[in-house]
Amino acid sequence: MDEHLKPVYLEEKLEEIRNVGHHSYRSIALPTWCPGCGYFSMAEGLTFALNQLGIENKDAVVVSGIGCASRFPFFVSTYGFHTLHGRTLPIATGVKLANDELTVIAIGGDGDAFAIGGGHIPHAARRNVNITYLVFDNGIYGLTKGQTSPTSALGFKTPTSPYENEDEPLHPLMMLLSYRASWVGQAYAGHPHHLADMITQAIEHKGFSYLHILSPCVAFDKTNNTYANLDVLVRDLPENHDTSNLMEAMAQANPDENPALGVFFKQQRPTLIDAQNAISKRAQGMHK
Ligand SMILES: Cc1ncc(C[n+]2csc(CCOP(=O)(O)OP(=O)(O)O)c2C)c(N)n1
Ligand code: SF4
Ligand SMILES: [Mg+2]
Repeated sequence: MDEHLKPVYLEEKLEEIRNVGHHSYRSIALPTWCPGCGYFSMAEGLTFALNQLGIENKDAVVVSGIGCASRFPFFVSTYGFHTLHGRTLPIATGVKLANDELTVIAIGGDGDAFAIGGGHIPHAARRNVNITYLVFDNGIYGLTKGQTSPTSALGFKTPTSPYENEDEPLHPLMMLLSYRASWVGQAYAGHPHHLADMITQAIEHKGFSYLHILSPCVAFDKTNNTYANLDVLVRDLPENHDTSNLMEAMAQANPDENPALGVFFKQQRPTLIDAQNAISKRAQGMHK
């Protein structure tokens, strides 16, 4: 029979698509996010990056906390660990220390990262744990139905700030730069191709890479971090931006400026495992 006259069976076709390229990193579980949520860009972006870098499913581990963003390990066919609220980084650090061959990607929302989990970030960053941390910032607690988060803007009205939010928001990029993260970048869920490229660069970096992703919660935020607002606010970093200059990176991360997309800062220095191996060698020498 002519090739083009052969019947096409949907199940077989789906199976074929599932096993090719970036689709081969998706699990059979379909994302449970609300239609239009910025997090769909994470599913596309991360699977694209893993495929681009030729990382096999068995060699990748996705670790998350609790929240809508943290649902992610269910939707990929890598190894995964859906941990406790705010405890993503200690678990991700443990996975990396146990097996340095693995590509470890930690994922969470702004609440998971900067409220309950905020105490872990400086230490993973300053120790230069060789993992990638993707924080999807919608400026709200999405999973628990729209309360104020540490990155919510002043004046934002939510069920926990019915008059208005009076708390100054944190500025994650400035924090991560001062925590000594060795790679710091920002992307936007509304620019999915750029996001995929930034995730690829973050994973390629040897050391602690932090990618901040502006991502609308379409269900509970109708006024602040919407696609309509972010589309006009975001800008590219200047072409001549010097990614080795910490002070220049800080200036670009200034919250009084419109949010810039791109790599703010990168630096090569020994990772936690490099430092431990060096100490181990010195200690062995002393005992000889
Ligand atoms: C120890 C603990 N405290 C509080 C909660 C309730 N809780 C679940 S998710 C969440 C915040 C989620 O916000 P975020 O991390 O920004 O993720 P998003 O849902 O916006 O993606 C909170 C407070 C919890 N699950 N565990
Ligand atoms: S509640 Fe918000 S953050 Fe959660 S899936 Fe829906 S749109 Fe996304
Ligand atoms: Mg959130």
